[in-house]
Amino acid sequence: MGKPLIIGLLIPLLVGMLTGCGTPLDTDGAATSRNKPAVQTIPAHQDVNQKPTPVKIERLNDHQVKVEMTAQVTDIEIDQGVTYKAWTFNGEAPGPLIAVNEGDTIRFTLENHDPAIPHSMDFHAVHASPSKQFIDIASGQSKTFTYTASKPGVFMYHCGTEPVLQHIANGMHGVIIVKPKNGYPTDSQVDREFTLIQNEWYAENDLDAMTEKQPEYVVFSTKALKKGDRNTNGTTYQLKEKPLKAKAGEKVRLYVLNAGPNQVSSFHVVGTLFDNVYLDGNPKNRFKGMQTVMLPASGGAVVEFTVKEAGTYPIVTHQFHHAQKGAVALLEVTD
Ligand SMILES: [Cu+2]
Repeated sequence: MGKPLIIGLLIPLLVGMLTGCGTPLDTDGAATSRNKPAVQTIPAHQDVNQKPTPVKIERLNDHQVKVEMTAQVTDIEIDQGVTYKAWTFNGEAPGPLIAVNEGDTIRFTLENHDPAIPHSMDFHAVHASPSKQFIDIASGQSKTFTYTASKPGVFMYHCGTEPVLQHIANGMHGVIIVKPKNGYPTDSQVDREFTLIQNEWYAENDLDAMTEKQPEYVVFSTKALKKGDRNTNGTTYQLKEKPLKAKAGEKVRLYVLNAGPNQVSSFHVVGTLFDNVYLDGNPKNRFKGMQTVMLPASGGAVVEFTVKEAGTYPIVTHQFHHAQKGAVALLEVTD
C-alpha cells in the first residue's frame, strides 16, 4: 500500500473527527429529523371549543343507513379538573356510537368543522379503497362515501389523516357495532348490556409523548346503546365513581373496544369468568370460560358473564399500570 493511498484514507477521517461530520452523527441526525412531529401544536385551535353536534343516524330502508358526523375541536375533561383540547367526532371522545345491521350499506357524510386542518374517517367495519373512501376532507368541507358493512362485529373507527397517531390520540376514534344478521346464539340469555371503550390520553397534543407510548391517562368510557343509557367521554375513573349496575344472577354483555392508539388491553372482570367471548364481535369467533381477553389496539369483543352474587365487581385492564392511570370501572351488583 503506497503512501498516497494511506493519506487519502486518513484525510477524510481526520476531517470528519475535527468537524463532527462523521457517518454516525449523520445517521443520528437523520433519525431524529424523521421522528420529529410533523405538527406539534395548532395555534389556530387555541380559542376553539365547538359545542357537541349530535350524530345523525337515519335508516333509509331495510338495507341502507345514512350516517352524518362532524370533525370538530372540543374541550373534553379527561381527568378531574384536566381539560384537553380534543380533536373529535361530533364533540365526543371517543366519538358517538354507530350501530348498523350486517349487510347494511352506509351512506356516510363527514363535515369538517375544524377551522385549521383536514380530517377523515376510516371504518374498520367495511371493505373500501382507503385512497378513495377514507380520504382527507379539508377544513370547512364535507364529503359523502358509500360502503357496505358485510361482517358483523364490534369495530373501531378513527380519523386516518397523517399523522394518524396524533389524530387518534387527540380523540378521533370510536366504535361501530355491526349487528349479526342472525344475532348471537346467546342473545336470549342476556339480561343487560353496555358498551365499554378503552383509550389512552397523552400530554396534550404532544406527538413525542404519543410516539414514546407514555400515556398520562388510560380511561374507560361507555356509549348509550339505547335511550336512558349513559354516554360519556373518556375520563379517568368515571365508571368507578358512578358504576354500571346489574342484579345478582343476571347475565351481562359488554361490547368492548380498545381504541388505543398504542397499548394492548388485557380486559378482565374481577370476580367472574366469561361464559362467552366473541372476538371482534363475530358470532363465529366464540370462546368459552376465558378469564382475560386480549384486545390489540383497535380490537373489539363481545364478552358475556354471569354475576352470581351481590357485590362490587371491578372491570380492569390487567395491565395494572394502566389501571393505575385510570382504566378501572365498577359493576355494582345488587340483590
Ligand atoms: Cu383527524
